[in-house]
Amino acid sequence: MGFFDRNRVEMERRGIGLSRLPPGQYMTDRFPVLHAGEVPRYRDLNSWDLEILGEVELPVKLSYSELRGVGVVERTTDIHCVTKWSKFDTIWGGVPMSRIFEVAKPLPSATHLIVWSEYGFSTNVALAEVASDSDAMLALEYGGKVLEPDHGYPVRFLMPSLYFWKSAKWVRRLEFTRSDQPGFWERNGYHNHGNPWKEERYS
Ligand SMILES: Nc1nc2c(c(=O)[nH]1)N[C@H]1C(S)=C(S)[C@@H](COP(=O)(O)O)O[C@H]1N2
Ligand SMILES: [Mo]
Repeated sequence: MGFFDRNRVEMERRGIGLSRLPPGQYMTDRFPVLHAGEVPRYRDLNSWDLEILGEVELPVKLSYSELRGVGVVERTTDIHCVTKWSKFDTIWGGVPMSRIFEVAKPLPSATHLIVWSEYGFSTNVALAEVASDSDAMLALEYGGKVLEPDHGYPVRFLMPSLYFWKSAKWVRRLEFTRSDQPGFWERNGYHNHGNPWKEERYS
């Protein structure tokens, strides 16, 4: 029996239904760290802010505590990385994207959300899809603790219905746009959409 078969047996032993594993993936307990470039280090968050702009009624800049004040919820969800690992029942704390929409009020002209991180990294998602993923959030916590620097401290985007590269770490800006705008990985060989159930890995 090969690695993938043994892995599926282990999933069943743990009572994790195989229907939760997208095609071509395997379960892992580890939390690999993957990104291009440096991990930003913040002495404190005094000069940190999150900017929400573009096709919105109410552009706003939020401090870390203002963002937290929008309302933090906890969600348990599965995440799927294009490098083939999936991690089940991961626990995240953060501000749901539905709350962000209530704060900034996207205009009818807004079709896409471009999530911008430190150092010019970005990723693109269709607004309607963000709205339909009830686990989509700006995550502040993982496993009940403040995010580790490697995993996106202070704030990462989380959209578990798409491959994990869309879950941008170290987010600083949410830009609502009237057209699509492929981001860093999307311009570098990854699929523009990235649905793990359709194996939209590479373009
Ligand atoms: N800012 C930023 N966010 C990023 C990336 C990146 O290069 N820069 N890489 C993405 C990729 S390819 C993956 S698989 C996940 C990995 O998240 P993790 O290190 O928390 O597992 O982060 C995503 N978010
Ligand atoms: Mo990735």
